[in-house]
Amino acid sequence: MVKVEIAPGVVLWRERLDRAAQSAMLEAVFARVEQAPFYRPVMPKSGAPFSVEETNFGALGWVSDRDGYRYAKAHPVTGKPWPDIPPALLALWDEVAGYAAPPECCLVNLYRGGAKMGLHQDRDEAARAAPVLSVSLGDEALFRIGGETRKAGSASVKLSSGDVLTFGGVARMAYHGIDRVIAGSSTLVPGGGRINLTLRRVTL
Ligand code: MD3
Ligand code: FE
Repeated sequence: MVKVEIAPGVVLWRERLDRAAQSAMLEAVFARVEQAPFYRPVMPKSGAPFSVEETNFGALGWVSDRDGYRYAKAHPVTGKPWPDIPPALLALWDEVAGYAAPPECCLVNLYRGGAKMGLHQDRDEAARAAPVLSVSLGDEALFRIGGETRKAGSASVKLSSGDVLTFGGVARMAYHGIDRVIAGSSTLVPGGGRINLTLRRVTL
């Protein structure tokens, strides 16, 4: 396991999860997706569909619709509460996040067929002192990380299955996105693609 600080506040643990741990994590995700299926959010105002599909685990789920971005206690399609966050993810948070309170949201992003995510900040959480933790599963992705303003320079990092990232301190409000997913670069996800799990503390 290799730990690298790729930018101030951005720590990357390459292959933090081995193949067996990745498979187990994926099983835990798919077991919960039965109760909380992936759906395709739309952009505020325009209603343009996301290219990623999403679901959530935990007390609060991050959702987007024509009215805006927010955290919600229930799935927008089924109206049911989100499933619990897999225990292995809570354990990972305890090991690497360095934040006493547990995460309240695990956003699950599914990238298939050319899906990407534009440069943005995560700013819907009151708990800005808490880091954000991300787990990559499946196909490799080109991740872009910039600064706290759109005009600051940015760097590109390739993320592989099993990689874990934390974003804390000055990186917490950094612009970031996924430029591209490299289709066929992993066999982990049935049907292909990439799954990203993002753990966040939302409330103070
Ligand atoms: C840097 N997801 O869902 S995870 C998102 O791979 C999101 O699906 C991407 O950005 C994905 O909001 C990137 C890495 C990530 C997550 C949160 C961050 C990077 C971050 C918050 C602050 C700075
Ligand atoms: Fe984000």
